[in-house]
Amino acid sequence: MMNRLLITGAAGGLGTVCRDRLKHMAKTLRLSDVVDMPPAGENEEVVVCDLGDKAAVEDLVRGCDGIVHLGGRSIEDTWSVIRNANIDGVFNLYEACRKTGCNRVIFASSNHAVGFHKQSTRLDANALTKPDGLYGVSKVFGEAMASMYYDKFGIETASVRIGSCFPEPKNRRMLASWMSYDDFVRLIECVFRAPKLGCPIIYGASNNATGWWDNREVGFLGWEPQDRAEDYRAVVEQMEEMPAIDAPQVVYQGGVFTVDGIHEE
Ligand code: NAI
Ligand code: 15L
Repeated sequence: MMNRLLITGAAGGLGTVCRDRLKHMAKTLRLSDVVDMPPAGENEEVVVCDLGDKAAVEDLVRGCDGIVHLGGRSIEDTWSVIRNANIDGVFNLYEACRKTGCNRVIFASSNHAVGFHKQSTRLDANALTKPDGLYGVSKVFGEAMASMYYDKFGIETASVRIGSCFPEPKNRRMLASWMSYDDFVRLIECVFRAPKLGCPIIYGASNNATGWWDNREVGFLGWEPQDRAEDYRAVVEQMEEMPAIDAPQVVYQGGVFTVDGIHEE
């Protein structure tokens, strides 16, 4: 068990799940976000902090043995928003790790780092990145920072290219990209349990029948996703009509993100 595990983005969708479900992993959970969160409970610390604030992030990371880095802009936005949260924020986080000796991170990357790959292509960890917007580019940047801080300083990171992590799949595309909360929590447990992690790329999806991703390279983690989007197929197919054959949500892995323009300031 770790002494202190930091969860960034703790007020967000996945952060709220992790706050609730990762209590067993550390004596203390340090929970951080730029917006207010419910007050600290037992064995919790709550720190409001902007990831773009270098000094504040160093203070935030000091004393932590591991980080689940979920904080940042989680969809497409203007460059200034993306840059502050996902570019400067990631730099500040890794610099804080280097200076304070925090050695293991889960980086919430995204399928949008490879969003311009076709759904007919199966990707593994060696696939070329093909970001589908500024947000996707920021996730590629985060993965590159993880790689450099591992090679140079030995800081280990699991970059998880999360598909669609929600209570249930919301549309036909998510029948392939969905990851259940339970499978995400199981993955986090595996990452912190591994004696030697290195710096792997992991695709974050459940055990879906129509998936696009191959996680063979991270078999050593022992992560076996249990849930299946297929169980929701009937409901999803009722909810969403079959899109046209050339619609982005059936052509590209990143779906409609591929047709979102550049968000001007
Ligand atoms: P979310 O948007 O609900 O949570 C992100 C949190 O980060 C928010 O609470 C927000 O206030 C915080 N944040 C934003 N800018 C910040 C800043 N400058 N400083 C500090 N905190 C800041 O997103 P969600 O769904 O919980 O995702 C968590 C992470 O996982 C994000 O990094 C997202 O990009 C990534 N991800 C999530 C997927 C999903 O399906 N939920 C899919 C792929 C990636
Ligand atoms: C993401 O990266 C987003 O954070 C999330 O909100 C979803 O849009 C997800 O990708 C997805 O592609 O479904």
